[in-house]
Amino acid sequence: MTGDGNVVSHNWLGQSDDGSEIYLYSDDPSRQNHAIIVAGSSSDHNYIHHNAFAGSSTNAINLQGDDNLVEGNTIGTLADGTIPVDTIDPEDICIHTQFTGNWYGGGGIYLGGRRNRVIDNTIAGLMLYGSAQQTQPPAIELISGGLDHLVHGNRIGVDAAGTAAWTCGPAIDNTGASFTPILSNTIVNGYQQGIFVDGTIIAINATTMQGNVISNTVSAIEFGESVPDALGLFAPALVTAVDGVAVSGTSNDPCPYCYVDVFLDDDDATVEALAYLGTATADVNGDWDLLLPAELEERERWRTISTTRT
Ligand SMILES: [Ca+2]
Repeated sequence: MTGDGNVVSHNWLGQSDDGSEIYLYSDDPSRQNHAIIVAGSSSDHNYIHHNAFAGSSTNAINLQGDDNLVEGNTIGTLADGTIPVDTIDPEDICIHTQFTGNWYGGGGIYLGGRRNRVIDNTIAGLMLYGSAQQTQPPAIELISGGLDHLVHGNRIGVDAAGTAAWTCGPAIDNTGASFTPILSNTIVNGYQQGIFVDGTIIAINATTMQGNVISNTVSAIEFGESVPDALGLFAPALVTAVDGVAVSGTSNDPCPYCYVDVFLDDDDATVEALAYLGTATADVNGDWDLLLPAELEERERWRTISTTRT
């Protein structure tokens, strides 16, 4: 795209005519099928919505301008937002170095610029064919220098029918976009991180992650080596008392007036946020309380995230 203010809506990209298969040139997932939308840094205010992308050998959406809205698209799935999971051997999933009956959903959303919003998209089955050195694409990647984006309400690794699928790269990858809320996304079956954040304290300043439901990923939220330890190793709020559905707690590392999100987890070894249960606001001492929707059942656990408001 060139120019400003383009509206791209309700297209199929990389789909067979009836939307029942990914369209690949010569059935070869290593070849670019051109199921992509690209706009440079001088193309702003575009609205890309309700398109169906699959099978590209690069990022499906690559926007470097400002003030774009990417909403309600499906990426990596058939036109109806699903993957025919019954046809795929689970042992083949994310094997990207050899042709198998696997799902070559292509790349994801790659964003530079400022004030871009990525809302309510469904992204699953992403995989790029290639050598062992081929990195697998983040579903949503916010590159260095970004500012004031919003990533909200996207479903990653789960199809439009709500069926759990997978994705082969990180779900949300922020390597240097600051002042960016990442809110209320659902992330399922990630073969890499759920949310990965890396950059200096200035580059990733005010990355806000709240309300994200994350299950069965390699790590739920992970910070890279450039993130200062004071942030990357910050210890979130503790639960100290339970009375029925009433829970209360303290800060762990100091966090006056923080928001405390409480999530449900199970008792397996994987750190997850299986359901969002609510948010408390701590007092000046970091103490907080919250009424939960239900009491914990056997084998259920809680997890917390503390978010500073300064
Ligand atoms: Ca778990």
